[in-house]
Amino acid sequence: MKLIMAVIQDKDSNRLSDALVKADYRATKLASTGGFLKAGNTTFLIGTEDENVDNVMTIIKDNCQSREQLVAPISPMGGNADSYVPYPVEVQVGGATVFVLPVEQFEQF
Ligand code: 2BA
Ligand code: 2BA
Repeated sequence: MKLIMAVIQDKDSNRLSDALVKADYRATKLASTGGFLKAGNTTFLIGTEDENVDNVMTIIKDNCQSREQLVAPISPMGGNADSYVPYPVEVQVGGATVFVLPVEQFEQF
């Protein structure tokens, strides 16, 4: 068994949950925050058998898209003026960042 952890954009989260339910995969959604943008994103935990991993990956790929996001300049007011970026910076936020971990034990009580 594997645990698939997928960090995706909030905008894709409902689409992905619907697709997973439709394909009969179980999942848990966690509200998370990106360390860089400090904006909300969604982390999916999907526990599934090894042979389903490729199919789940395909579902994630098909339902999550990469987007450009502008990082607003952070005001130096009350902050550190040395790190002030006076213009918005565009970053490419990926459709999904996915980790696949081995599951040692799985129980449901
Ligand atoms: P939920 O996804 O909200 O599911 C609540 C209950 O609905 C499940 O209870 C199960 O009885 C049923 N259910 C879920 N998905 C289904 C499906 N595709 N078809 C038919 N019935 C379905 P539990 O199995 O006790 O799960 C309780 C909660 O534990 C789940 O809440 C989910 O958040 C998490 N979970 C369960 N299995 C998981 C897994 N393999 N990976 C990740 N999270 C899991
Ligand atoms: P954030 O940390 O908010 O990062 C959003 C996007 O900003 C990243 O997109 C990347 O393009 C850029 N970025 C992140 N850190 C950077 C840095 N130190 N310098 C320059 N640009 C940087 P993605 O790579 O697609 O990541 C999207 C989200 O996935 C991340 O949100 C984070 O929550 C998660 N993530 C990505 N890689 C991870 C990792 N290795 N471990 C844990 N979470 C990760």
